[in-house]
Amino acid sequence: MANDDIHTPNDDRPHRRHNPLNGRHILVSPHRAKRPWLGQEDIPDKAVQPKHDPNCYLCPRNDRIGGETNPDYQSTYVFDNDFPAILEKNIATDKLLIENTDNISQELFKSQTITGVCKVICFSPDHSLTLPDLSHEAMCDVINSWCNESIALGQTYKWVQVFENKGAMMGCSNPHPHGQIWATDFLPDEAQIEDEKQKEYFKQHKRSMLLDVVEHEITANERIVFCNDDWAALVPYWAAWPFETLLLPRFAVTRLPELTQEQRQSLAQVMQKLTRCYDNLFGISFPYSMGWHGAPFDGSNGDAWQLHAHFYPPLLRSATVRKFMVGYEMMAEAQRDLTPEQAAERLRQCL
Ligand code: H2U
Ligand code: ZN
Repeated sequence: MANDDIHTPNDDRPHRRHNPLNGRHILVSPHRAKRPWLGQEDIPDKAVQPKHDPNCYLCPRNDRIGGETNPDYQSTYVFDNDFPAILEKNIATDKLLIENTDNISQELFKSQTITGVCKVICFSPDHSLTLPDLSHEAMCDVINSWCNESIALGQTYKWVQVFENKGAMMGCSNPHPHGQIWATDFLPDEAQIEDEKQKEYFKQHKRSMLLDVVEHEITANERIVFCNDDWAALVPYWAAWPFETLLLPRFAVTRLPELTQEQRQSLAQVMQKLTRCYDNLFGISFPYSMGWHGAPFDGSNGDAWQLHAHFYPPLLRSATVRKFMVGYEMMAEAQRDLTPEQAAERLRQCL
């Protein structure tokens, strides 16, 4: 950074903030927040869903496109994606992709053979619900499924990515409450960079970066949306998306399956409170992509790591006006007008 000032919440000078988890920067332009909007407005997704939709491939007892029939499941239900992006058994692709074997070609056109599995997790048999509507027990079932799948897939794969893509605006193909789990024998880029950054920090400070972040954020109390004894939901200092949040444990934990039953129960409360808060913000079922990051299953104790969840919602100023990551964002770096402090304040008003 050109100048290492810390910008205070009421400061409306343009500035850049640094994301220590991935090393990227975010340009903050608070003085622009009041500019008029004449761009695209999306149609809000307000359709009321039936409890069972005969045409839904995720509802109990219905046929999937892949030919299987879903069982009459009563809580969460996990199945292998019928259209997996990654294959469990794969053949080496290096010869297939690159015929040229001179040194320059090998350096410039690299590929690697990868294996993995893709699973779909139905959060509930009830087609009409979303995470904030689930009972506490059903939310605990979802969390237990995330933990159990992570531990099982972590036996074979280095990285287990648990995520939910919610809402048509995020490209989600079906309103039935569901998420996905992709496990791979390689560390994807986001995981790799967080791994490096947390290890660097741990080496220097002998503490995990995100444990320091949560403690400092609770003391500063400028970007906290809410906390309970175990968890804090906050808008990170370096948030790129307008209402992006980070869900952080207030205790040291490296991977999802290590959470105790009590910590899972308190997580269930926090997940529901945060997703309800999002729904209240613009009075709609709030679209987002969320996912969990924890230490890789690479045989290490993962002591540099702190488990956390990212929520990346696309909406900016109403149910119909979204933030586009285009132009300067694509060519240079992410930019925002609404400050993370203002976003946290808006979210707190929706609790
Ligand atoms: P979305 O979260 O993007 O809506 O994805 C739903 C997934 O469900 C998607 O990855 C899978 C798609 O491949 N699917 C099946 O596995 N079986 C089906 O019968 C339809 C969709
Ligand atoms: Zn359904």
